[in-house]
Amino acid sequence: MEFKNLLIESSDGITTLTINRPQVLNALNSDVVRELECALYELDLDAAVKVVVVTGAGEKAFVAGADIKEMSELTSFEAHEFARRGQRLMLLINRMRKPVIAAVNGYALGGGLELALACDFIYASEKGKFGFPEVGLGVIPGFGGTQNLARLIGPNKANELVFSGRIISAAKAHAWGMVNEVFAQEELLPKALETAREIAGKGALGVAYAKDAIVSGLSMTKEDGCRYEASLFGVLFATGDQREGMGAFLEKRTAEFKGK
Ligand code: DAK
Repeated sequence: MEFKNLLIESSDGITTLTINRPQVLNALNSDVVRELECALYELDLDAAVKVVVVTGAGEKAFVAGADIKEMSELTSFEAHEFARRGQRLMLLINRMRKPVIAAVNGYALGGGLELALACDFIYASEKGKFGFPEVGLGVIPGFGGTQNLARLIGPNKANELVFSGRIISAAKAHAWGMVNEVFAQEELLPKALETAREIAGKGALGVAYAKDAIVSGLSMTKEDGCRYEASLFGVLFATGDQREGMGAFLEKRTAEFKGK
C-alpha cells in the first residue's frame, strides 16, 4: 500500500515509521490515523519485522495532536468515526506482537502524546515536550490518554497534567516516569535503534508473549495475571525458540532464534 503521510524504512528486522506532515507539526488527521492503522497491521503480520520505532518528521514535533483544523469541521457522526478509528489504532499498538518504541523528537501533544503512551515505551530527545491541551479546546483526551497516563504515572501527576493543559519538558516527563530516557536530539534515533536491535536479537516469541503478559496483566488481578503468565510460559516450551535459547546457553553459543 502507498502511504502519503508516512515514511517507512526497514533494515535488519527494525522498521522505522516516520509520521511525515512537518508543515503542520505531524498533526493526526483521519488519513494519517488510517495509514498508521494499515501500516502497523501489515508490520505486525510481517515475520521479518521484529521491532517498530515510531517518530515524527522534522526537528520540531513528534505529533502536535489531532489535526485541529480537520476536527473543528467534523460532524457528530464523523467525530464518532474519528474517535473509533483512533481508539482502534491505539489498541492495535497495544495488541501487536511486536514491540513499538516511541522516539519523541519534539512536541507530543494531545493525540500525539496518546500515540506515544500507547507504544511500549518512550525515548525522548531534549527537545521533547509533553502535554494534553484538550481541556483548553473544550474536550478531553479521547484516544485512551487519560487511562494510559494515569496507569503509567499515577492519578495525581496525570490529574495535574490533564487539568492544567500545561506542556512539560522531556526532563520532567522523565522524572515523572513517562519517558524511559532522554537523549540529545541527534542521538535519539540511533539510541532507539540500538535498543530495537537488542530486542530483535532475542526470541521473537518470548518478546511477543512477554508483551502480552504485561499488557493483558494490567487489566487483571495480580493472581489472574500470574496464572496467565504461567500459561504463556508453558506454551513457550512447545516452541523451537525455547529449545534453541536454552540449548545455545548450554552449548555456550549465540542463539539463533527462528520465531517459531
Ligand atoms: N492541528 C493542526 N495544525 C497544527 C496543529 C494541530 N494539532 N499543531 C500545529 N499545527 C500547525 C499550525 O497551525 C501551523 O500551521 P500554519 O499556521 O503554518 O499553516 C503549523 O502547524 C506550525 O505551528 P505553529 O506556527 O503554531 O508553531 P509554534 O512553534 O508557534 O507552536 C505549538 C507550536 C505546538 C505550541 C502550537 O502549534 C500548538 O499549540 N499546536 C496545537 C497543539 C494542540 O492543541 N494539540 C492538541 C490537539 S487536540 C478524540 C480523540 C482525540 C482527540 C480529541 C478527541 N475523540 C475520541 C473524540 C485529540 C485531541 C487533540 O489532540
